[in-house]
Amino acid sequence: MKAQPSAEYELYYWPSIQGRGELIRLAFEAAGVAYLDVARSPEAKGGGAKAIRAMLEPDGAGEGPPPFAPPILKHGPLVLAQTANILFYLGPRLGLVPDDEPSRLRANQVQLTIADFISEAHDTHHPIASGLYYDEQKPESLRRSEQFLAHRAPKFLGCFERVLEHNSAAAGQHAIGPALSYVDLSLFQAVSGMRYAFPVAMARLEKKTPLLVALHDRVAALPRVAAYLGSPRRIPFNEHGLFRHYPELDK
Ligand SMILES: N[C@@H](CCC(=O)N[C@@H](CS)C(=O)NCC(=O)O)C(=O)O
Repeated sequence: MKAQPSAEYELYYWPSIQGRGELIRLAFEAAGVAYLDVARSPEAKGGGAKAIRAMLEPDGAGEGPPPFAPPILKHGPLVLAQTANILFYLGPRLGLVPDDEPSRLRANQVQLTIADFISEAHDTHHPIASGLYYDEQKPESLRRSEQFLAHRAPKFLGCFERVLEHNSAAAGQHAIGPALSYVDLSLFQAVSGMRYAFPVAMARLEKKTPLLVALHDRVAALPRVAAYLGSPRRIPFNEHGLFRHYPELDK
């Protein structure tokens, strides 16, 4: 769904990376619901990073608590941060989670596990500090990546595979309930990011997660998602985001 200047939902996220904001963008795009990707508009029109910084000010979120970091969602007077929390709110409104409370809580559980996973994926290139350049923490990145790819990535991906296996309501085709949910979209993004960052390791790891790979492919082929992925709205992966490709880390 094309971002529209008059959309009721406003997303505040860094304009040049997919990052965590992509999990929110994918939900809007897959649902076909208009949203304004605020920081991608010019600063002169109220966009740019300046709009995000304004949200982080003590009173930037209105009555709500000041957010720590983007992504931030504004919907009318409501301002929300934390990716999983935003998706918990959007899920029912976008038709991307089942109606019942147990399913919503389970979706949140898996979403929080995805959040842990992508944080660890990020830490492979920034194991010491986000404020230092990759080149300033390269030996540590090499060690961290080796551990991540040998132990943590297989453990997380294996968990996601079991989530799919366990969901008898969808015969392994969806993470939660019988239909597409925001969790499926985030799992798609996790696989895409890992393929970009660690193509060599992923070729190996994917062999043990056939349901996750099949889910990735099905999500990519959904008409609205496919249209989004082929559009300029999908920011290409790059070496500023969460998933970065440094060949020396990919063993
Ligand atoms: N747990 C938060 C993490 C938010 C976060 O780390 N956002 C990043 C961009 S993806 C950021 O701008 N961080 C700034 C900082 O940590 O100082 C979430 O899932 O939304």
